[in-house]
Amino acid sequence: MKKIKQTLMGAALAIIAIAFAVFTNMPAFATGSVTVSKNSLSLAIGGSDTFTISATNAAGRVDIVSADESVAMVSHDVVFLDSGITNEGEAPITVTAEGVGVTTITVTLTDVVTFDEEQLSPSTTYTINVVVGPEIHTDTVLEATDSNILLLNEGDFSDVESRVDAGEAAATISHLRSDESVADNDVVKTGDILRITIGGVNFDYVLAFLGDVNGDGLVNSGDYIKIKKHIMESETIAYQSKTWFAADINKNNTITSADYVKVRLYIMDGTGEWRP
Ligand SMILES: [Ca+2]
Ligand SMILES: [Ca+2]
Repeated sequence: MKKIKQTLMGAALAIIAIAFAVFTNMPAFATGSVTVSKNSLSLAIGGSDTFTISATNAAGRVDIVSADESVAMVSHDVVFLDSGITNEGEAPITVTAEGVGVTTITVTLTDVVTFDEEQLSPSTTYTINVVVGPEIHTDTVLEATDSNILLLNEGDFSDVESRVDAGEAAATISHLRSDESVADNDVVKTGDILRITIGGVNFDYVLAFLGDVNGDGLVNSGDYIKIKKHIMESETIAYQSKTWFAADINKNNTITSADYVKVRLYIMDGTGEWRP
């Protein structure tokens, strides 16, 4: 009899304890949450970007892992949201591009609890897709400019394609016209697009072909007329546009009669070579 009484008392205490627990869990801090600011990142080789892990009414351990560190590195392997890094409950994570390719970063919450110590969830994982773009090996044939424009000094699209370095990544290289239609030959026209697709992400570069000011893929009278109009100020060429790079034959960052003369000599010579 005594034993039964004790058991009943135990049960009653347990019920009171549960009721107390439920009751005390109810007020102000009812729910907590953790958010990750981005689910995808697109980086250039050598570049970096940042995402932020933020906690509202929650604290605990967060592990950050890059699936492929040869593609992308993370600034922190683990953060504790209660102490934070720059301020409480918020952790900025810097992702640095290490190599061309595609990878994922997983953000895993472990033992994250609300401020009243309710477990948020046993383990939650967020995935961030990362794509690191290709490298273009520029030289005297294919030059980089201050803009996102590549200047082809001679040759055709095969000379552009051969300078694309996508590392170990599976990449598709496309030659598009300015309206994004696929080019049906290798002739590069000023305004064409070099598109490198890696992991479903397009990396586009506008091409300028030296001397092709009007964008028809040829260097002829139509081009020196364009240069002349710019000099006469009847139709100006925008500074450092694709047309600008095509028209500045002597590359002195200005378009003058010297460029006009060079185009005339190029046409007269008919050798396909620029006179020095
Ligand atoms: Ca032309
Ligand atoms: Ca010039």
